[in-house]
Amino acid sequence: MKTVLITGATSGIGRATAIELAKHNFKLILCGRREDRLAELQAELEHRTKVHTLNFDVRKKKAVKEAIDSLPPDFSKIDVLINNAGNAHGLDPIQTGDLDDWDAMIDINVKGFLYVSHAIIPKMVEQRSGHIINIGSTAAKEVYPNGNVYCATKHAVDALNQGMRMDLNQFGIRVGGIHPGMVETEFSEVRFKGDAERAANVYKGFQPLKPEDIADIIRFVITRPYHINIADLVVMSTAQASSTIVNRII
Ligand code: NDP
Ligand code: 8X3
Repeated sequence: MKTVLITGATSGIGRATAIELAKHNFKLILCGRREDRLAELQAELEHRTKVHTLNFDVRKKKAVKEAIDSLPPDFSKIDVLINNAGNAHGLDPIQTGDLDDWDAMIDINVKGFLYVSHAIIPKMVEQRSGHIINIGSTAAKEVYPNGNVYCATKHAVDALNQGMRMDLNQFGIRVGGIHPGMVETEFSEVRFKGDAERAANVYKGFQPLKPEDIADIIRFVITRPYHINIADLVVMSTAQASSTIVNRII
């Protein structure tokens, strides 16, 4: 039974992935800051599979390392890392951007992503096996107005996905990026700091992706035979053609 560590498992894509993988015989390590949600999800999934939770903020490098090092023997061999934790904070033109928003996105989406990777990759190298799924975004592939810093952090994820694949190639470790378009999760509520109406408007007038759609694709990607590595995948709702072109019927 393979062990999968999912960051950002308390909500959205990460949570849906945990639920999907629990149905398919994976052992799960679920990570996030909201401990109550981790406990709830663990209780929901434990009748299907073995679940361990790790409660840490990806921005705190010591906490990340300590959490990963604290894994009990039954969970310490990580076969699949799903680097999913991340968010957008704000949607402002560059000239009026908020430095705290910029710090949050760079600290979580890039530095936190790296802290988790740094704690886990050496173990995969030692075991000469592993599979890393990096969740980027269509914002990793193109820039949209007011998306400046969020897009930059996701472009960094795209670059790191390629870099990891090159550096880890000699160890037989698979690395692939999955880049969703608009998925209806808590993402926009976080971006707009709890403004639920503004967040709901993002998904109005068309059928966006559901977190379960991405979870299904992640399950597909990590269950391919070993000689297949899905290196990069961009996934949009049918109504979306690019970050700025969405066929809304209002
Ligand atoms: P959600 O807001 O629903 O989930 C974000 C997850 O990230 C939560 O579980 C949250 O957990 C975790 N997280 C955020 N900050 C931290 C932190 N500092 N430390 C630890 N965990 C953290 O959004 P999505 O599910 O949509 O987003 C998941 C990923 O998908 C992100 O990387 C996002 O950029 C990407 N994405 C999303 C798209 C969308 O349209 N929704 C499209 C393309 C990509 P907690 O708060 O409990 O710590
Ligand atoms: C999330 C999708 O279009 O809001 O990465 O940037 S978008």
